Amino acid sequence: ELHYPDRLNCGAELLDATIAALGPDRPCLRTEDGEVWSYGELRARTDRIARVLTEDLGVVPGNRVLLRGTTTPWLVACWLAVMKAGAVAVTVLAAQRRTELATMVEIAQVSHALCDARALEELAAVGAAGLRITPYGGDGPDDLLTLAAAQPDTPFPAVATSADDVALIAFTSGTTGRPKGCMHFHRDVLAIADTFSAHVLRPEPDDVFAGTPPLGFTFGLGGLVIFPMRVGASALLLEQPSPKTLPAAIARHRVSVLFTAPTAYRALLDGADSGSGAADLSSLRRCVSAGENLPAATWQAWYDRTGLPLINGIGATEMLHIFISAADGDARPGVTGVAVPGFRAHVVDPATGAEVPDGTPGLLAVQGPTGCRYLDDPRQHAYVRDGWNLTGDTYVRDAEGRFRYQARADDMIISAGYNIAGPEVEEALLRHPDVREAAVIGVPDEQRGQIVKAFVVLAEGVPADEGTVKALQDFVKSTISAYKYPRAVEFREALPRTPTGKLQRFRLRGPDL
Ligand code: 3SK
Repeated sequence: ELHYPDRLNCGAELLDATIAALGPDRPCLRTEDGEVWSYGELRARTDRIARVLTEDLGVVPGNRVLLRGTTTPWLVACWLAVMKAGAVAVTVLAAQRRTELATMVEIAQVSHALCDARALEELAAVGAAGLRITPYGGDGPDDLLTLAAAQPDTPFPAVATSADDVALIAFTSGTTGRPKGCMHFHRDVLAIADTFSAHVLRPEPDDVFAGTPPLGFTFGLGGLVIFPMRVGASALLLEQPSPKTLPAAIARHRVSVLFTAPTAYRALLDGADSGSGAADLSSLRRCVSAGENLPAATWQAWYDRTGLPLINGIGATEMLHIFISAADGDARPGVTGVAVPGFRAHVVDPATGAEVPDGTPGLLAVQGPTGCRYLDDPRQHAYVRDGWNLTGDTYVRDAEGRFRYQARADDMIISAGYNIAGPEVEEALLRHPDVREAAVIGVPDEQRGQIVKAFVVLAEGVPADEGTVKALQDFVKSTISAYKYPRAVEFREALPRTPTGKLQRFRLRGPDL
């Protein structure tokens, strides 16, 4: 059970309380080129920005302030300033374009925006009436940093928000449909640190966090800001992280806690195999994988290469962060884990909502300190039933009580009466050395209802021909039950993904499917 005071400001807790406990001099934010902001420096800059918000821009508690920029210390300072000012941060991705931004501005009723000066054009094009956009990092007189420099260097007293005031509106990356804004309270921000991070990651003040997810994705906000700051650790902020540049950054900055997605772990391994990534990864002690299903083969390959068990986790924007995972001694290939302390999870029959016996696939249902609160969206009723959050994932709980991922509920394929989980076939394909990426969907078929179709990105130099199709089909038949093999295979240069890296299988299904 987590207990927080009624009056709670998560920005003050992460910044002021950490400084009160550990002093202002500890390193907090690091950049690739060696710049380091201490906690004290971050607080001074945050407090000046909070003053600009409240005194120059007229932000009042409850105003929604959109934040748009790449992963830099200034973006973190802006986020903390919005928290301390008692306003609501609407975090978006730098990759999102004007039409997507316009929808989010409308849904979240955004009144102010702080935007990296280099990324102004798309936001300015939204043209929402009443939206006041302030750039940061440029050099104009109205730039946020110019305005901040004119503010006194005195502490900004954080607004005494209620623990249940909304702190954050995070948008689901939208693998389908109109984006949904998920509201999270000040206490939720601390709860994800005090559950997943405290019990599974168990970070220490000397840890250096890094990773690829952007701060507009709550996976990144948690892993790169909230978790390190909760314990006085530091984070290396990479503006354009990629599996190509990550190994050198890990080695140079002695990164110890890494957050990224399964595709990036595979790419890191491929880089190491091809000799280009033979960097020193010895500083790593915790590696978290989330965002999509982690194939057992990827888990094993990472373990063989580094000796580290990947910490697999399932999280959701609706739940803010990870709610099922395994602490490192307990991590196993092919298993997500157990409910993170503070959360409860079970598997239910999609039709009745009743719990199904262990070993039977069903819908994952979760309860915990965080939960889904869509902003003015009737899809809330489908997500939360009887107080349980239905994440849309099909899971099995095994006899040991561990949760094993099957598929997104809408990625189950029914072919000739068999239930086939697309990700299982993807996992089998990914074990083949000629396969870089794979996505599996069901396509209509007169005889079987649906057949399994695989979209495959091949390793360099592998011919995209019938011989390879046959080799992959035979390989799947020899790896998992033969009836699951992909009867259709199409080769692609790349697979469609959301800006946060999730596979968009619906785009492979096409408009008719
Ligand atoms: O959406 C996800 O997959 C996710 C994973 C981990 C933490 C947070 C999120 C939103």
